[in-house]
Amino acid sequence: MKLSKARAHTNIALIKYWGKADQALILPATSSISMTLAAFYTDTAVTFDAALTADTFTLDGKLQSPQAAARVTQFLDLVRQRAGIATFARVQSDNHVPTAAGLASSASAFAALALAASDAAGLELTPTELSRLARRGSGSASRSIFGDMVIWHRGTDDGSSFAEPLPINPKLDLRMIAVVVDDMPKSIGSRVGMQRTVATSPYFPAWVTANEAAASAMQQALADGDMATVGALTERSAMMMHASTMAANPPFTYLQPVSLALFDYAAELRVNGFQVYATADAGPNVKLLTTAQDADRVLQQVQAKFNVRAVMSGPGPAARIID
Ligand code: 2P0
Repeated sequence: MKLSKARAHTNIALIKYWGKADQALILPATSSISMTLAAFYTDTAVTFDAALTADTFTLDGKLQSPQAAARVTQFLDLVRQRAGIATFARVQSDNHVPTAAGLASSASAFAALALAASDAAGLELTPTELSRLARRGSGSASRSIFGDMVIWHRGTDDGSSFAEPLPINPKLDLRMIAVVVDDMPKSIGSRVGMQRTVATSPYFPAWVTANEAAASAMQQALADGDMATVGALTERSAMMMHASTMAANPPFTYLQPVSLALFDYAAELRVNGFQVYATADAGPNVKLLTTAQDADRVLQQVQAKFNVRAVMSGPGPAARIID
């Protein structure tokens, strides 16, 4: 009945993951590259307890219904299978994301759950094994096992699809600014959105080819410390991903007019000498990739121009056991 508590930080992809090659194993169609963020994280405590007759899942102090807990239970089944136990677990999770930042993420959630549950079950997993396990909960969680810059190799099977740290040129001192355009739940979840894109978008094969090339180019640009290329590849991967959804049948987009206005504003700021580049995920909020040097002024100007809430973060650490 050991209690294990873990903290994992969320991440934002510069080179996006969009579309699965295998839905059951969560093997992605393309490799992805992300930055783990210091400011946003999930704390999760797990205890396997022989007295329990079912798993229980409490999120931000509220006990969740069995339906809401189904994904957690499915994930715990993987851990139980691996540890050779049948005991149910008590899971308590708290998201530390600034109110309405629109960043609540399955990445930090399943990375923290993977670490806490495997530790509580007595499994001693290597970081690679942990990344593979977290991937089964949510693809992007495979990346939140590690800190700073991370690459998730798409791989070809369960053993070869995992994330690992991606060393970058130390002259890149990166910051991410999350701009809150809208904090409503998205109308099309990313899982369903990905499936529809894979199944119906004629742009999907082109996305896979072009994004894989962008992932290679991004590794070189990060090693070179070439901020202009890192930024250009970041914007392009996001736009290619969103183009793939717009060509789905029926078509859909996560972007709102103000999201696109923020991409334009990043370009305008670049003309004025700032190093700032935009990206967006499965929702209308925009994240601005910038440098430590420019971050404060970019934050102020974006807040003033758009009258929005924005939160800045530097690179964050790897998932770890706390307490
Ligand atoms: C990413 N996203 O690379 C991309 C960009 C959203 C847009 O990873 O189905 O919650 O659990 O593997 O990880 C969101 O997808 O999806 C995501 P599942 P996940 O960050």
